[in-house]
Amino acid sequence: DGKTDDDAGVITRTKPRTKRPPLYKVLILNDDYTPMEFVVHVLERFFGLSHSQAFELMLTVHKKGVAVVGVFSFEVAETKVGQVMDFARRHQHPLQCTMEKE
Ligand code: NFA
Repeated sequence: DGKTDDDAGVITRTKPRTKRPPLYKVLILNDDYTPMEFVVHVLERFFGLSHSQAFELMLTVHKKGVAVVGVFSFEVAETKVGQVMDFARRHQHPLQCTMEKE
């Protein structure tokens, strides 16, 4: 199954494989204090959503507790999480943003 061994017993992979990088979900968590408009602004600014898309997604987080706001490479996901956490902290809001492997 995609492995052959040569005269010396060396096992080599023969099946052509395109290896895609793993993807990471970026999540926003609900809390009781961050203003709704601030979350909408975050989603527009850092995730490129339209105002109506951002408003809808903010409401999903507000109602369900958490939502995936995007799926990215590790590096991009890490950057987005950092940007959101930094922006929230600078505005003294407790908004939480995390990432998890898909
Ligand atoms: N629950 C917050 C409020 O009622 C709004 C909010 C939404 C916060 C999504 C965090 C994430 N002000």
